[in-house]
Amino acid sequence: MRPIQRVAAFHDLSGFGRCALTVVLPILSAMGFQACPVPTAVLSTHTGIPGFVVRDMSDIIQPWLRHWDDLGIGFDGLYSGYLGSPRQVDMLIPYFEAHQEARKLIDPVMGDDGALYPNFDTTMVEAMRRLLRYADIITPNLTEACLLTGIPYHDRDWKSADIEALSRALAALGAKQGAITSIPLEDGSQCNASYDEDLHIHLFPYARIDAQFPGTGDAFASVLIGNMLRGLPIKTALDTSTNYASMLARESAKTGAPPSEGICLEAHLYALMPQEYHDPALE
Ligand code: PXL
Repeated sequence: MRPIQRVAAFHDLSGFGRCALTVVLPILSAMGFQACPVPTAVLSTHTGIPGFVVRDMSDIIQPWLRHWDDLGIGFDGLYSGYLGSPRQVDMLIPYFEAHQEARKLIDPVMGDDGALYPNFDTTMVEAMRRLLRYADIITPNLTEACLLTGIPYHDRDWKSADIEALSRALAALGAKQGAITSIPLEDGSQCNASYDEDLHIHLFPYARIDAQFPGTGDAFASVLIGNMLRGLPIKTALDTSTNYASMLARESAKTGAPPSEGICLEAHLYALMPQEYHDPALE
């Protein structure tokens, strides 16, 4: 094993509004991993802020990955999120196939609140469907799970039978293990729900807040892959990443910052650090 585990992170770089790489990289670094970014697109802000400008980075992905392979760079984790184009998915697939040694988390970032993000259409949904089978675990939010499976989205009262049907449909697409995030339940509470290869469903409840901060899902998935690479049992990994992401959302709301500025993680990175990084002189 490498002295410091290494994770390749396939996400966009949004210049303003913390999400994607500006959330993924600090979290992985704080957790003690070497994070190696592959910027899939570069944007002035996330897509929730009107007027954003965007450049798709698809043209550089293949030479980028070829260079890494020429150098013999191996990874303990491969972690993908927001991708620049459907074409990019087909560039990632051979890389994911070739890197058998790595644990793989695929977050099929495409939309929220029942709709696709502005610059995506159904070709991205079809492309993401092709990618899922390469994951050890997928982390769609409820909207993405519905888009992927064709099951209609509704924004309240999800019952355990509905969650089971959604999990079964995701598993049928080849995603052997998953965690579906931001599911509103009948009692007004909210949860993340995991399924495994035997389709055992487990709910991870958390307190619902009114505001939605971009980057919350990225924080959840980043802590999750970090926890998996730390060797935590999957239930513990899901539990602590759910609690961390929901704490970040609550703390972000407390700051009074507009949600468009993204998840406020700066004050909470310290909590992710391995114990040996803590310097008693600074505490
Ligand atoms: O956090 C998800 C995300 C990632 N990347 C971009 C986004 C969003 C959510 O809005 O716009 C560009």
